[in-house]
Amino acid sequence: MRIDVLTLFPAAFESGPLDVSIIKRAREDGLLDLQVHDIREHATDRHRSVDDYPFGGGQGMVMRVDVLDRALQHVQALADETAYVVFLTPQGEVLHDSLVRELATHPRLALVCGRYEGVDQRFVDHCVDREVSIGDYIVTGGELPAMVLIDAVTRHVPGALGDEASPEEESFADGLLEHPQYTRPAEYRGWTVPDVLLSGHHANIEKWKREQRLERTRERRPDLFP
Ligand code: 4GX
Repeated sequence: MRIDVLTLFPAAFESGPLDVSIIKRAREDGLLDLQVHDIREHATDRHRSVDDYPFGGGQGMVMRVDVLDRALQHVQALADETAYVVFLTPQGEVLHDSLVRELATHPRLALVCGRYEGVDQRFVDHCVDREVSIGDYIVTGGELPAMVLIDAVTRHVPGALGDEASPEEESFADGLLEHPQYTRPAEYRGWTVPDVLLSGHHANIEKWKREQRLERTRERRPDLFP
């Protein structure tokens, strides 16, 4: 899969979470081709401005439609496949497992990261396929949300998790939270491990894990409870 990122802060994508572990390996193995582009390179005026005051007044600045459109056209022309364009914004639909899986089916994504108070609505109306939010809280720019989306989507690219692991076995594939986990030592400062896990009785262990998952989901995430 190819992902192009459009941002005013390309440095945010250098030597970060996308350069370690599973995502690093996916990139090295050619499963993820991540390309980051600086929106400011498409500013044309003397001051290379990418934003301006909002029509009608109001707080803060708005990203310009012309600069964003030129940046996106430039990026779209870099490959044969047309990218499915995602704009990260608190106004978008909230990212969840089913949307991650859907986005992972696209051969190419373009992620637009906003800064300032927002972007000109004409860019959203004419150039964006999907508005996505990573949750109901405000972060400073779309860069962290884009990284969250890239990480979550890449895990669904076939081969990215290695030979054994499957995204189907992870939490949310079946809508339940995970059971608690323990490892050696079996006792530490008097803190013990549930007896059943040390019993070697596999049927009881599986029953316990299932119960723990149901109980946790009911207590912590009643919205997910089946
Ligand atoms: N999930 N933000 C984008 C700038 C902005 C403001 C208004 C468009 C309209 C966020 C989130 C998020 C903060 C990123 C505002 N862009 N993005 N930024 N939560 O909080 O995606």
